[in-house]
Parts: sequence; C-alpha cells; structure tokens
Amino acid sequence: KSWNHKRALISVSDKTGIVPFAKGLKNLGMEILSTGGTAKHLRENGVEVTDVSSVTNFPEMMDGRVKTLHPAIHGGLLGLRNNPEHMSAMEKHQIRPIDMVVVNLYPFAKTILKPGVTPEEAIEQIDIGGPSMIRSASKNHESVLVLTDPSDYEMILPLLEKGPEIGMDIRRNLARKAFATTGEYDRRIALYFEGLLSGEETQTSESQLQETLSLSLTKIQSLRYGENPHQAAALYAPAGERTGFANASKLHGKELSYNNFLDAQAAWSLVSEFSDPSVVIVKHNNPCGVSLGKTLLSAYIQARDTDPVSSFGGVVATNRPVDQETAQEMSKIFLEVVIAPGFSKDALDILMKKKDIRLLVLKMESSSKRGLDLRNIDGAFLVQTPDTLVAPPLSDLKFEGDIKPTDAQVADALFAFAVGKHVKSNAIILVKDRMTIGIGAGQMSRVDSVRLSGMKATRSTQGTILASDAFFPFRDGIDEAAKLGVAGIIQPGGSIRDAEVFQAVKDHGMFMILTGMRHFRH
Ligand code: 93A
Repeated sequence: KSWNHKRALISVSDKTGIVPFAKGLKNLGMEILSTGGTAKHLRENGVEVTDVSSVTNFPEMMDGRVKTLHPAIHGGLLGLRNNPEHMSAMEKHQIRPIDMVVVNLYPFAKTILKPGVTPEEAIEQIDIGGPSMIRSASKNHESVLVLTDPSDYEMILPLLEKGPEIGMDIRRNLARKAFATTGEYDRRIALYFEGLLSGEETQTSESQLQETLSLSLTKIQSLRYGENPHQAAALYAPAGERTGFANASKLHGKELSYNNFLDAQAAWSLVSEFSDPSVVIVKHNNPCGVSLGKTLLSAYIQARDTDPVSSFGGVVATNRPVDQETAQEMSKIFLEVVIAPGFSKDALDILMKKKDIRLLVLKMESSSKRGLDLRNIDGAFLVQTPDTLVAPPLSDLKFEGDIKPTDAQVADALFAFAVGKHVKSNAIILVKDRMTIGIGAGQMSRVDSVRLSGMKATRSTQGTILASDAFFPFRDGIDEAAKLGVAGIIQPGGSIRDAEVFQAVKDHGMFMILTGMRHFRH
C-alpha cells in the first residue's frame, strides 16, 4: 500500500501553493483529477492532470454550476472501503475511489465586500460543488484526506512522503477543520441574506467588529489539568473560522498541557517577529534564549547556548520549517514542544523517534489577523488591542551619548528591543551578534533586572547591547550596565530624570537609542 496510483481531486479558487503541492503528489505517483480553471492552471505549470469531465462523462455545464456533482465523484469519495456492498456497487458502476480532496471555495465573503456588488453577482459566488466534496470527503475521512487550507499543504506533504499511513488524529483534525470551513461559509451566506432582508446589502466593518466581540465559544479539547493538577482546564476557541492555536496540527506526541499552550504562545509570538531564520526557547512563559541565524541550525544552537541549563525541557519555536540538521541538534536534549511552520520528512524521521516531544505545525499569520487580547479579573474582562508594533522606523529613533553605534549595533539593539517586548516586565535583554546573552525577567525593580541579565549570562557581557522594555527611572540601571561592559542601550525614554540617565550614558562612554515606544508585559 502506498500513494502510487491513488487519486487526488484538486479544485481550488485560491491557487496559492497548489503547483508545488500538485507536483509533490505527482512525485508520489498519484493521479490528479481537476476542474476547468484548476486543470488549466496546473497544466500551464507543467503538471499533468485528468479532467473531471472525463471521469463523469459529462461536460462542465451551466456556467460551471454543475462540474463535480456526480456519482462518479461522490461515490468515489463516500464509498466505504471496508464495506463489500459499497465496493461492489463501485465496481458495478465503474466508480474508482478518490483518496484525497483538495478544495477551497468560491470567494463569497470577499465578493460581498466589493462596493456595489449586486445580489446576482453575490449569489453566483455561492459554491455548491466544493462544499459537497469537502463534506463527502470529511464524512469518509478514515479513507479520504481533505485539505481546505493552502497552509496545510506544507504540513501534509512530508507526512505523505514518509509513507502510506496518516494517523487518525491528523485525519480527524482535517475533517474537523473542513466542516468548520463549510459551516462558516454557510453562516456568511446566511448573514448576507439577513442583510438583504433588512435592506443592508454589505456587512460593514463595524458589524464585523461587533461579531468579534460577541464571541460564542466552542470547546476544542479538554486539558488534563490547568496550571496545577488540582485545577480543571480546557481549550476554547471562538466559533467560526479558526486561526492560530485553534488551527494547529499536532504531528506527534501527547496532548499539550495548559502550561505548554501558554509557553508555546509566548515562543510563537516572539519568533513571528523576525524575518531572518530564528529560534526562540521559552521556559515558564519567558524566553531563555533567542537568536537569529544564517541558518535555522545556527539560530537554534545560539538560542540554546544562551542558557543551556534552562533550555532543557524548553518549548521551542522556529520561523522556518525544521530541517534535518536542526532536528538532529534538537534531538540531543529533552524538549517539551517544538512549534514550527512545518517539518521536513527527514526532520520528522528524527524527532518522531522521541516519545516525549510534541510537534506542532502552526500557520505564520500576519499580526493584523490577531484578535483582541482578553484577560479576566474578578467580575470583569479586560480587553485591549494586541501589541503589534516593535519600534518606529529608523528615521524616528533618537540617539544620545557621544558615541555613534555601528549599523550592526543598531540591528542588534532592535533585535534586543523586540525580544524585550516578549519578556515579563521589568525586562532587560543583553544581546551580541544577533543572539541573546542574558535575560533579566519579571523583576519588581529595573536595576535588579539589569543585575539579573548579567548573572544569567554564560558568556562575556563585554560589548553587548542592552534593551529595556520601559524607561529607566534613575541612572542606577545605567551604572549597573556599565559594570557589565555594555556598549549601548536601547529603551523608550520619557522619564522625568532622562537628563540624569543621558549623563550616565556619557559618563560611561556608551550610546543610547530612544524608541519612544514602551512594551510593558504584565
Ligand atoms: O459551481 S459549483 O458549485 N459546482 C460544482 O460542481 C463545483 N465543483 C467544484 N462549484 C464547484 N467547484 C468549485 O470550483 C470549487 O470549490 C473551486 O472553488 C472552484 C474551482 O473551479 P476551477 O477549477 O474551474 O477554477
């Protein structure tokens, strides 16, 4: 049993990533069935496909309204492979099994946001055949893989390359996601009709905001316990389209614990700040090592070596798919969780040998997609927009002191400042050559955080750049930094004693960069 000669039906409106994915399926020996526009697109990009119309023996008709709605398709999706009657019916009617469905739908939601769109135009964008295939495949998910999200292609391909078996957890999660997708799709259509009935043709952004605030929650999973074994806990997500951790795929390992999720969030949101290859290792909700690297491997080694003792048992996030070399290095110590945008087949071969590690694939999403930050206090919720900024553009930074930083030092300073945004206040970060050297987290006085960042350092702090999440209230923090050999400091500024702080910078021959932007994390 292998993927050779198995059949995938690809019918996508959003063609993102479909060509490399289809090529990957072809390399496994799969046959690809496809509808008009998708078939054309794939052929133009050198992928050989079979037209769905040659499987149904019907042309696509009625402006495409009827393309895939046919027993040759739905029988191939729905027939139970271990049911002899189903199999003989398939044989009798010459229906061949379809093993994978890759479908995303006509862009209804996007269409109705276009100014001046008529009901006829909107209605033509109601997909019927797509959701039908998604639902048939999902019902039979034990035998049919269903992919409705282009960001899942990268996750699934290495698993297919590994062999014929795809775990039930993965299959169920894809089916869960597929039903959530068609459910959300129909909900949007119903809302549009509600709008038509009330004479309001398009949804305003205000009503969309209202929708976000009136969260109706669905439970995703129970958790074994909360922060401690005597606390009950579960994971919930807003109903409808799932993003972030509600949309993650666990490829390997036990369920994540409550604390794993918290740490995974801390690691993922920090690593998502960077465009160069980067690795973050988190312990108890604070990063203990963060690095940028030319490769993911070098970033991982540097992040781990910031604080090798704390890295043990850490939660690791990467902003590149984990490759074989990095996986090899990761496998040398015990890690709780690795969160990545993907894992290569070779990386999976190495990491899946470790029973206790959990491997999670998450989609890199733009920070604008993040919902509101929500926390509770007794009797109330605190709601805020998320902290999506790091620092103003270079031209808006201010410089103090008699020394001018080099370009590399400014880059290190901005890296350190971004790390500081994700460390519990009062946060002090020492950085050199794009890696953290010492992190002082969660202290009640800033000067103690400076001392702590030096105490945590396992290598020389001479010539490091220091970042502070908020202003220095006195010059004592600068005097302590000087004792560590710090070359320059980046901080928001804005204390009433700034003059005293700037004088300290001059006294110690440092430079200072002022961002005017604070990143408390309480
Ligand atoms: O008009 S439909 O509801 N009728 C169908 O039978 C059908 N089958 C697939 N729309 C249908 N689709 C949709 O076509 C898919 O969901 C996909 O979004 C789109 C791809 O069309 P093409 O390959 O022609 O670009």
